[in-house]
Formats: sequence, C-alpha cells, structure tokens
Amino acid sequence: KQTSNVNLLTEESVWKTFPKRNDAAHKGTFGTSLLVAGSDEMPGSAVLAAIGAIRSGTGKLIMATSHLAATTIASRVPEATFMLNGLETISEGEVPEKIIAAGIGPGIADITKAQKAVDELMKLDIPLVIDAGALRERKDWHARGPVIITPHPGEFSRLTGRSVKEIQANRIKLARKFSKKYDLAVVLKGKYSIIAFPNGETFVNPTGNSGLAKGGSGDVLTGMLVSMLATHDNYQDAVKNAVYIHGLCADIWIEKYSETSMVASDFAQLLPEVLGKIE
Ligand code: NPW
Ligand code: AMP
Ligand code: MG
Repeated sequence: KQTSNVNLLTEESVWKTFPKRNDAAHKGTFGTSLLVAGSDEMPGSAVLAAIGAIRSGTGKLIMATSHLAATTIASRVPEATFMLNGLETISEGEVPEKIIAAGIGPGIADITKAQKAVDELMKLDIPLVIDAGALRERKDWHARGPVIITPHPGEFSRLTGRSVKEIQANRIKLARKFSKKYDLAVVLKGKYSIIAFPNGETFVNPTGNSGLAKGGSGDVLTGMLVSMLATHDNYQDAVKNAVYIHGLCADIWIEKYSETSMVASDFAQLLPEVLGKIE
C-alpha cells in the first residue's frame, strides 16, 4: 500500500505541463513573485534564489532582504526589485501587494523573525514555498494557499524528530506521512528527491547528480519553484517541473564540465538552454 501511486517524473510529462507563453503576454500575465531570502551573513543564498527565479518565467520579482544582500543581488540580477529590511517588514505584517507566489528561507539567519514572516505569508491565498531557515522551529502548518516545504534530510530530521539514517531508509513513506498529516507538499531533497502531495500522489525525481551536493544548490531550486508556481495554473505541475528541470540543468552541465567543480551558479546558467528545449 505504501508504494501505491508512486511515479517517476519523466521528461515527457514535464514538457507536456510546462506553460505555453501567449504572444500577447505582458509582464503582468506572468505575475509577481516574492522571495524572502538572504541576510548580511548569507547574501549569496539570495543571489542564487533570485537567479533561479528570474530565469524560470515570473513576470516580476521582489526580493525581501537586507540592504547588503540587496546590493549584491542587484549587481547579479538587475531585473529584481527590493523590499529593504524585508524580513522585518513582512514579520510585522506588511506584505507587498499583488504577489501570486512566495518563498521564504534561503540564507535567513533570524529564525524568530522568519517564523513571524511565515505566519504573515500563510494568511495569503497564494502558494508558499518554505525552505531552509524558515523551516527551523516551524510547528503550525495551517495556511490559506498550498504550502510546499523543501527540506534536505538534515532539515527533515529536525522537523520530524527522526534520525537522518531513518529518514534516508524510508524516504517515500516519511515524506508521504508528513504531507498527509499536515496537508502540504513535501519535497524531500537529495539523490532521487521525493515529492509527496497531500492527495497521496507521490513522485520520484530521476534528474540531478552529486555535483549538486554543494552549498547553494537548494537555494536555486527555491527560486525556481516560486517562479514556476507563479506561471503554472496547477501548483503540483509547477513543483514537479521545477524539481525535474533543476536536476536536468546539473546533468547537462556535467556532460561538458566537471561534476567536482560544478557550483550552483554554473548549472543555473543553463536554465535558458534547458527551457529552450521545451519552447
Ligand atoms: P552533517 O553536517 O552532514 O553531519 P543546515 P545548510 C545535516 C544557507 N546557505 N543534506 C548536516 O549534517 C541556506 O539557505 C547559504 C544536507 C547538518 O547538520 C540556509 O539558510 C549559502 N544536510 C543556511 O545556509 C550557501 C544534511 O543537516 C545539517 C544531510 C544553512 O543551510 C549554502 C545541514 O543543514 C547554504 O545554502 C543531507 N543529505 N544529511 C550562501 N552562499 O549564502 C544530514 N544533514 O544546518 O540547515 O545547513 O543546509 O547549509
Ligand atoms: P540544499 O541542501 O538545500 O542546498 O539542496 C541541495 C539540492 O541538490 C537539492 O535539490 C538536492 O536534491 C540536490 N542534490 C544534492 N545532492 C544530490 C545528489 N547526490 N544527487 C542528486 N541531487 C542532489
Ligand atoms: Mg538549502
């Protein structure tokens, strides 16, 4: 029973569900995404999330972050706009208008403020990705819109109170259990990432390689997820497509270059090439 309804993600299913762009589109068509990410200690994390987001289709991107991180992001992703002191402002209940998808967590150091900000974002009727620092000490999962959590095994261990060893030995079962119990989508990362939806549908992602086992890889994924949530009608398709395409970029990178030397900003550069295969 435990493994019923488990499917491998395929290139074909991803290509079929990736949204077609309308010739008459304007930037509003593809919506505004919000990423609450980065801090003075970890500006790079927000840069990587911003790159993942801006290359994955969203019409506009607002980065809620610190002054230092904003300066760093602006030099790498000039298309982004900023909410300065973003974590503080959102934790006090002031959220930008018109956003249609949001993500919070990469490179956030202040866990108390992160939890308050998650509380505020959960009041909106939009899909919300919760990652990294925003997963720490999270207990309440009630939200108006769909919630997607993206823990690596270490983070899932903290969330579930189970050891990493136990998690790795029962990845599908534990991801499904958490998803059902709290009515949210779980992306349990690592080789063969598991995607478990609250309706019981579960997917295994075949793409990606050990070159991704480096700081920053997950930050790119969070940005991609938010941007694809903004552009897909069906949130489950957005989650599946982001996870698959993230790993595919890494696989295509190592066809030519070293897996050892690949870093997050390398494979993220391949988003235009990989998405070019779909369009
Ligand atoms: P160990 O060490 O293997 O025994 P943390 P983080 C454990 C930001 N970043 N995969 C592991 O155990 C992130 O966005 C900023 C992974 C360890 O105890 C976060 O905000 C960057 N971990 C913040 O840093 C680039 C596994 O989990 C713990 C594991 C911290 O994020 C880097 C690690 O998790 C980074 O993305 C597994 N398979 N199995 C930047 N350039 O700004 C066990 N663990 O403590 O949440 O640390 O993931 O680095
Ligand atoms: P994070 O730990 O948050 O930086 O996320 C790491 C990202 O890299 C996730 O998307 C993982 O699924 C992916 N990843 C890490 N190690 C591997 C691996 N050995 N094979 C495939 N993907 C991996
Ligand atoms: Mg991470």
